[in-house]
Amino acid sequence: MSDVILYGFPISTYVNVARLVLTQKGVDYEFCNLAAEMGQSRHLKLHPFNRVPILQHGDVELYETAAIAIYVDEQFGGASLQPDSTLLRARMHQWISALSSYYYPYIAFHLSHERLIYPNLGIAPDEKVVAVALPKIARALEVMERTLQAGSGFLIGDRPTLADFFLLPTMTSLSLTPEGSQMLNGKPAIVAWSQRMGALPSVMKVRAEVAPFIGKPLEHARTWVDTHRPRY
Ligand SMILES: N[C@@H](CCC(=O)N[C@@H](CS)C(=O)NCC(=O)O)C(=O)O
Repeated sequence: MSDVILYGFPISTYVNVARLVLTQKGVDYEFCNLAAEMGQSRHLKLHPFNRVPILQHGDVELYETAAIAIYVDEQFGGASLQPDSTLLRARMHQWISALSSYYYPYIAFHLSHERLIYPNLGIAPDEKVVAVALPKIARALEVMERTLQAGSGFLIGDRPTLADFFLLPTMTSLSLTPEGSQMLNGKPAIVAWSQRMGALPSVMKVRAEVAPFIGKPLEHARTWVDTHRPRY
């Protein structure tokens, strides 16, 4: 049994960032599915803000994906997932922060919830939420496309860093929506990057682990219509 445990629910984008980083680093870890316990006492003891993922390593408990990713990268062996130079590490953090501020909210929280999560629960999508999200997503994709076109295969340089692992699950969720798949058609550098990322053994392994849960109703998300859905 491993002394590393990752808590979360399988289709969570942030949980999958943590899974990708752990897998890319070759860390032997156990996944604890909290889907049936979200918001209940064990979960809230692990995460005071009612979110996932949470990492446990022996006595260490951490929440917030950026903190988990840096801890895993620096605590365990294997090739570093952070650039050597100060400036490039700053660029990596710029991407991680941009993901949380400009990509994840509109792509995962708004578009994917309305197009994938709610319909799977029999809840009608709110088209206003989709309509507000789409121009924000278009802008975010332009920025990513431009960066990749000017770069050497990955967001920073010619090898994947934490920045790429942070962006991948959100971009995958975008590709599963009709609007996202159409928008990505016009973004060849992002598509090529997604294929490059998808060919990494770590990404293939995590995707195979998550595949059985894709498209299944996420029962605890029923309440998100009241707690998470913006009202315009
Ligand atoms: N800032 C947090 C965000 C984590 C987050 O929003 N996780 C989502 C899943 S992708 C979650 O816990 N959702 C459950 C909920 O909002 O009730 C992090 O970086 O870990």
